[in-house]
Amino acid sequence: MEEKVLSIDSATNELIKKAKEDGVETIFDRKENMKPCPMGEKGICCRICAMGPCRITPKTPRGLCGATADVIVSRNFARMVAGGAAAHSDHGRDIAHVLHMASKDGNYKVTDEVKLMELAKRWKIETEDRDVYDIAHEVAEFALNEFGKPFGTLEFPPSLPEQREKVWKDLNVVPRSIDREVVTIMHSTHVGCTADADSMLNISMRTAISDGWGGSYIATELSDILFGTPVPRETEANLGVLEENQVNIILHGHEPSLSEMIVLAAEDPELLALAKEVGADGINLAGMCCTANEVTMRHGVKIAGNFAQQELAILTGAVEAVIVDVQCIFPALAPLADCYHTKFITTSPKARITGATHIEFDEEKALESAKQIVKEAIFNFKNRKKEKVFIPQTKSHAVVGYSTKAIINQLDKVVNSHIDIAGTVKPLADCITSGVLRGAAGIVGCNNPKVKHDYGHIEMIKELIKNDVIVVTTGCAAQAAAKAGLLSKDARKLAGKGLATVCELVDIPPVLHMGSCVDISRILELVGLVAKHLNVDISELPVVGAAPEWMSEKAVSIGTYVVASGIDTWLGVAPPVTGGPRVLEILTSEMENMVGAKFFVEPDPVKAAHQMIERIEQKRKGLEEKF
Ligand code: WCC
Ligand code: FE2
Repeated sequence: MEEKVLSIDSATNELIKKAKEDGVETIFDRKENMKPCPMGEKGICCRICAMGPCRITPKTPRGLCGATADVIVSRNFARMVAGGAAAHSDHGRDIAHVLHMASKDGNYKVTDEVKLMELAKRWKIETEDRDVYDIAHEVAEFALNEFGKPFGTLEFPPSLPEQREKVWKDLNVVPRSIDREVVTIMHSTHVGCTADADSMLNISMRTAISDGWGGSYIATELSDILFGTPVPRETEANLGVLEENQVNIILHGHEPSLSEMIVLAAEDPELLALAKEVGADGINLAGMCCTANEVTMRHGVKIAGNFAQQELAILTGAVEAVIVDVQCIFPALAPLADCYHTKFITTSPKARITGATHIEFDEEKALESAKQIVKEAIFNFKNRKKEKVFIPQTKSHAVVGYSTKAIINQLDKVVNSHIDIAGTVKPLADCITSGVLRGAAGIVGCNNPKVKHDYGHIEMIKELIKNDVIVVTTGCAAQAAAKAGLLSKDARKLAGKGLATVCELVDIPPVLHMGSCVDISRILELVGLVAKHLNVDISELPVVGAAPEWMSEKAVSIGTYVVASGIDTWLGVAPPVTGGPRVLEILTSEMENMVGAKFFVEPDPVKAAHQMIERIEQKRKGLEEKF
């Protein structure tokens, strides 16, 4: 029988083969045996109370309480949004706490003072004659208050166009505070509350907006203040970045408060000496999922791979430790690590995993904790079994680190200093209105074994850039792009003429790495600024979004806030809503009348890309009539 090719990435396929030889199981095997529940897939199973679970069938069109398919589907959808918004926002809150403990002599310091002052000004916090850290602490307190303030509404960042705010006001979806919106969903979906799909989706939008323009935005801004706003830097991506003769440490998860300290610890001369003592040439850090994005954006740390490759890193037999904090971590890593010498180290009380070594990361003693964790990895080097090691030779060059500010700086290269002011998005807006760039697409999200690994991301991105659509990317999509060489400046040879020219003039790759999943706030910021510059709403811009291989609740929240922000969004995998005709109608059609954008579901990435281009051209026409 011919082997099924499960990934477009050769390193991944080689290691899937090794898994067979080693007799261990991966997600790709589990996928073979798993038959998804057809009720769950359509969203028509209700487990919200204990009278059921109720399943909607032709014979039982209502649950015991009388809930219809649409009610059940909309409640399930809302709870996915709540789960996703909670995860992103709690990440933001943790970073705010870290900023609150920052001090001149401590482990956590203020790195981007300019950004701190901007935020202080925006939030009307006194800055004159004050110590930077006093200001930082007050900024952190203000941010923390956004999560649970009892009155008023969320403070929106200045990148939000007023037209968009008005749309939200009219729909009554302006969030109050971030936690409150998550709680409202949990309350409204409790048995006996909201039983109206329209209203449920309205509440979902409000919660999702509190994630994108609130919790995630705060996570990004405060991370930049603490650890620096990213600037372009070079790196490499794929499992080939692991080193034969070094202590290999995989950093996996999300919050940069842990990974930043590990980066510091790995540079510690004492620990480097220790690594030599155990016979290694050095300490090699490599990232996975969003932690990879965070540390590569700020330090150029190499990218080991994306979500579907986490087990494969262990399978190389060359990883001394996988260090994780929260989100997107397979529990499967624990039994798998037992088959190799790898130490699987959990660090957060929010994500303990049976079978892992738990070393709790104490932010108060951050560097000390980080050093202890790195030491564990070093001491484990001697346990590596040479005969079990296989590091694929695949890796690609990539340029990462395009924060909004970095993009603006880059664009200043083409500013005509006689008529333009540097430091604005005007050149980008000009490229778009003139048609040199047809438009922009944000390609984000996970891997999902329902899609051939990385295929969805890469085929879509290639098709878009070929057609002069510039791509910005975050999350595991960004890592797919990095591995495929699309974040390299050389990739401009795959771009259409207009895009290739812009890339050459501005000295950028055709696909810009903008960070982690919470950094989709950077994409919102960029499109918001361009819209404001042109004095139009975001929904009028030739801008689209897609998550070709999404799988997490966070992605559902993201998709919802991106659409609510006025950006059409393509999903490569259908969300579990197909059993609710009204829900489906709202998401894929009526939302357009409400917020000027909607969801599209298209599993074929090339077809999806062409639908995206068509929408971009429609929006261009609208813009042309205006300008
Ligand atoms: Ni964001 Fe998706 Fe990766 Fe996890 S790290 S797998 S949510 S894209
Ligand atoms: Fe992520």
